[in-house]
Amino acid sequence: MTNLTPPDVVRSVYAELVVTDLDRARWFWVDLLGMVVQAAEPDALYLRGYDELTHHNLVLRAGPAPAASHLAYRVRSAVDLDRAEAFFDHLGCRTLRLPAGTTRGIGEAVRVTDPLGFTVEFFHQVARAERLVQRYDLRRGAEIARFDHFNIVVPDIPAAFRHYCALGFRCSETIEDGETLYAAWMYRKQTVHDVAFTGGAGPRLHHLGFFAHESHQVLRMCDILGSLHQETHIERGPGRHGVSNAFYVYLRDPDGHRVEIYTSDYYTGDPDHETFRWNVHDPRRRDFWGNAVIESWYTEATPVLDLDGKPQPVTDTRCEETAVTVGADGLGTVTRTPNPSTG
Ligand code: XXG
Ligand code: FE2
Repeated sequence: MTNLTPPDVVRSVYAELVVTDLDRARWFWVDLLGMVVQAAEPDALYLRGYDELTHHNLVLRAGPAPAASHLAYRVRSAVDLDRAEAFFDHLGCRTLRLPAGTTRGIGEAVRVTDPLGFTVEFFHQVARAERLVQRYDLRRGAEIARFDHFNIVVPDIPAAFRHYCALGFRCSETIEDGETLYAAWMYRKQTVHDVAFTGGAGPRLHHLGFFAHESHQVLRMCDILGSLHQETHIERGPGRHGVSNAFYVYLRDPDGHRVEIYTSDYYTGDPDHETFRWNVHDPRRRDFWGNAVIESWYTEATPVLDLDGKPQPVTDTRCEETAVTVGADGLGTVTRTPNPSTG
């Protein structure tokens, strides 16, 4: 790791996904989920949430196979672009300076292959979008308000944890036991996370997390999918997470990209905010009501592309949470432990 000053990261802002059928992707993300189309090109859509004042939170680009091209963070000032370049150079990572407009709406950027194998972009300047906060008349679907987090699949959770700590992220919650770290939630903005790690073959993108203001918006999304007989797009939930306290649902888009729509996490901005540690054996950690997590949620994820747009090879996991005997995963042969107070 490096002693260089890391870039001052403001927050996670957007991801670019490759989709194989842009019309199908538009149907899912715009017509069903209700994201705002900020710009459209013949082979790309730029989408955002209703509360966002930045140009986009998601780029959907037509391509031959589903993938995540890059994950993007905003940094506080132009100087932080130099810091990002120096920081990743020092780690021996490949870096690229991209002129403004390489991605529509985004100013000059530094794109890197990070030590975990993800293509990550840092930018400061971004085109402003029209304020739609109180345009209730325009809202549809899950009424997505803003982008919240990336969840990435990595084979070595401690290595991911160390890397993001070095980048200046703080840790809100973990899943662990005495010896092993199975998952961690890391933040720069004052919420539970900007990025979280799921253990597994990686690098892969696990999901993009979007915030809605009300739990009924999460439920309405499920009702809409049911009414349209599109219920197979619902993968997990709705439910209440133990980690983060979020009320959530996970959906899969037509290419299998996973999206989480959630509400009701909490503030982490106090300087002495402490990490909350879940024991890996606690069946409430991933679903507070103890509902089983479907196996696909642990095993399936989106391949990522390198800086040249080629698929990044994956390495197998070193230590999997699903290999641990836990009650709530619905995996293995473990049965639920009765509550001691009720027998
Ligand atoms: O945002 C999240 C998650 O990373 O998607 C998953 C908050 C909590 C969880 S977990 O499944 O651990 O409850
Ligand atoms: Fe999430």
